[in-house]
Amino acid sequence: METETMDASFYMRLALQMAEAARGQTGVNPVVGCVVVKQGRIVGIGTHLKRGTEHAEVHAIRMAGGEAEGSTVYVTLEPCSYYGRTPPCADLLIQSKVAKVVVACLDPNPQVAGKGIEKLRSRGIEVETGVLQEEAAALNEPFNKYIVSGLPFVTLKTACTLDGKIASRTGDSKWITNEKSRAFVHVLRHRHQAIMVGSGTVLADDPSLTTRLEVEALQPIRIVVDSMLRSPENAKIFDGQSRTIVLTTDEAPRDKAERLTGKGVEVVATGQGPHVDLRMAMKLLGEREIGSILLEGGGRLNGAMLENRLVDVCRLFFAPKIIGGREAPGSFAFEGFERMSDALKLERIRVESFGDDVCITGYPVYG
Ligand code: AOF
Ligand code: ZN
Repeated sequence: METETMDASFYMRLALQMAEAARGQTGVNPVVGCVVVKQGRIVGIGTHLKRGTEHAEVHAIRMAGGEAEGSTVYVTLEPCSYYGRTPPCADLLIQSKVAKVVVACLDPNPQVAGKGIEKLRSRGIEVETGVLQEEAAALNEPFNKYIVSGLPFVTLKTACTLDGKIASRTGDSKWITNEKSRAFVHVLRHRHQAIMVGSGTVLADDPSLTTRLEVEALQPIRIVVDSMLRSPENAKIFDGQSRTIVLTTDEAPRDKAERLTGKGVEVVATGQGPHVDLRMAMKLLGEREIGSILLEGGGRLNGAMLENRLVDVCRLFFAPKIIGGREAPGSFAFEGFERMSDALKLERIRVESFGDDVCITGYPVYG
């Protein structure tokens, strides 16, 4: 790839690429990249790799060593200004006597929210903001929601035929979308802290809900919404391979809850029932420091999550097929609206192709 011009976005792009590569591995922390430039040379690079470990700036400044003094630091997120699990990056930049800091976007964390930039400026460091701001903010959608609301960011993913079916009328669903689409879903799994399905999906498909990529991948926490604990005890999700949470109600059989707990499954009751209180469930998951969820249905859970306004973004994969069948299940099984004008609308639409499949991404607008 040829670089035609060089401006602040040149170094910020590199910082963003490093942050992007770390998506999925920082837990509820943001992904952040940092590049230190001195007299026209890159002298340090760094990215935040894991919650509780060094922030991006620390790695980059450490690499720059003595060259940090008088340098320009490009960072995708406003440097932090308080003691969390690690000390404030703003202080490090001040101590290192950097000349200038270029920031892509502000940190929405109420403990930072502009204070990092203020601190730098108050100590005479020049600060420029807004370079590749939108790209940087988009990388941290889950963090941006979680840090202000305490609720996980939910990505709803479906794979359906052009007539909106997620299986044939006999229940056959393998496969609807093509290999490219399915491979990308595993990238989405890698990037989310948890995957969530309903008990209907466990009963119908017995999914393992693991990430399968050509390279080693992160295995998300598995979450099943199962009001009555209908999921079979020998289901693949209870194989103990990764952390598994079952969201249920007080109406579920107690002995089954105990047996699942005995297998290492976390059984979390969300009220009396008969259905899981999804709003309470999201709050409880947030309290367990789950900041992002990939919702993989089926139709009833998708519908209920939308009705409760808990879905943040939809990623709808369509295969160029028509399966028909009045009884064939659809992507969204809920009561529905009476009038077209009441339909839930999606905005900021993006259309991508995966071979002959199409993926439509959109953000629900809750009126
Ligand atoms: C930065 N650079 O690379 C990251 C930042 O508990 P801690 O110490 O990891 O602090 C977490 C908070 O720090 C997080 O909520 C966010 O506001 C900020 N993350 N800041 O300057 C980084 N990861
Ligand atoms: Zn920091």
